[in-house]
Amino acid sequence: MNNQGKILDSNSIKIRRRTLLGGAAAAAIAVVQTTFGKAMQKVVTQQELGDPTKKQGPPPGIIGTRSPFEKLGKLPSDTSSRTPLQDLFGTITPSDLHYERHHGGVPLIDPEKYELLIHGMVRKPMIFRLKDLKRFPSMSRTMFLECSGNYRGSKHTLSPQEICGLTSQSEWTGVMLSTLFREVGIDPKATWFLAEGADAAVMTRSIPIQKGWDDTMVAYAQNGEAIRPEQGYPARLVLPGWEGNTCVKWIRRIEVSDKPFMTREETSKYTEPVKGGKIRQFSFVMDARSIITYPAYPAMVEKGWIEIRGIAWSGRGKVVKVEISTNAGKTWQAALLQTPVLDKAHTGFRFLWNWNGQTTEIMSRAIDETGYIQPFYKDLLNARGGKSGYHFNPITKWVVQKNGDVYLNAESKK
Ligand SMILES: Nc1nc2c(c(=O)[nH]1)N[C@H]1C(S)=C(S)[C@@H](COP(=O)(O)O)O[C@H]1N2
Ligand SMILES: [Mo]
Repeated sequence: MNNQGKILDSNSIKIRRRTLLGGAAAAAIAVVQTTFGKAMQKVVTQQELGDPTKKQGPPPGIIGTRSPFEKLGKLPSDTSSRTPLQDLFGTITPSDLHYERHHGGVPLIDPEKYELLIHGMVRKPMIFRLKDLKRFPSMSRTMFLECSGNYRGSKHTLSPQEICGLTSQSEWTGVMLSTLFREVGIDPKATWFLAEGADAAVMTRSIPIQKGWDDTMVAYAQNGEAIRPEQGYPARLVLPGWEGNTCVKWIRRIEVSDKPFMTREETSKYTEPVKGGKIRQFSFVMDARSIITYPAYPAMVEKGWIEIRGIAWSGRGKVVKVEISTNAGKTWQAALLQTPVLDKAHTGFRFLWNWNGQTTEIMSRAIDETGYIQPFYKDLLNARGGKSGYHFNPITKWVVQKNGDVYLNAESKK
């Protein structure tokens, strides 16, 4: 690993050696498949590689590969993997780094056998094959997908991936659900629909019919190619700005109704205890959030100019402002937003900071077009009573220490 450390050290962004995980690096090398990738499996040090101008490289393959020198953050758990936000640039998440959350594993579905049934309070129940879905007018939209359980904050040594890596952004392509609604003829008295997945969890969620009419997409493509099995191949729902759990993958059935179905995912799970012994249910929309992804643990910094970078997003619309504090929240200044700023999408921000080398705390807060301001941890806790981790979007505070180490100000027990 020493060599990898050296190569990364030569970049302006320094990475601590101890965070270069043997496991993650080995995994990165194990998955490469092209001719280039196969060649790269054997040679992973610059010394072994030799002078690249003196030797013909391997020919092209069917699919490209990622440089084995690029690390891919932490290894996944049994039920989820997280996007390594601190290692990425721009706002599109490479498809193979999209976070994954499965309740019953990843089913493999033959696209020739795939069927989507829409029935219930409709004039004409219908079954759509994948090729039927693809014949309808298509739509592409770049937006984020985020799990409502996207929060951790209990240790100083957490990276953006670990704190909130259950959010990813893709350009999704598919057919609008409203198009299919018109085909089947929705009963005007219908108020909800059930979305059901074809995985071992048979994931089901009740969704207000209006969201179906507004902007719900039955997506079959992601970032220019067919959706990956992990993301719901061959088709899934994408509900812009709404919690990931409603975006049912491997979608096989939609039942139109005049009441919610009260499934497990909206009664025992995905509900939040709030103050006064009450439970918040059907909390669909993802609140505005931001995180500084550089400098952030495990990066190290040097005195002088630092470009603070990060992403901000809101399930309620566009991010209109991101404010940065470099003095522990005493004063705030506006960051530059990367245009175009898209609706319900990760938005890049940056802020030039001349660090004087003294220990301080840096943080960002997102403000969306509804005027919502991302809250401090203590305010969220006060409002919610702290019994639930769902929809927890506090300001992330990074402590920048004199020696250049960056640590999370871990305010939470979760
Ligand atoms: N059929 C089905 N759909 C599902 C899930 C699932 O387990 N089964 N997980 C949900 C949850 S909790 C989230 S956060 C998102 C995750 O989508 P991703 O794995 O593509 O990131 O899918 C949702 N849709
Ligand atoms: Mo989720």
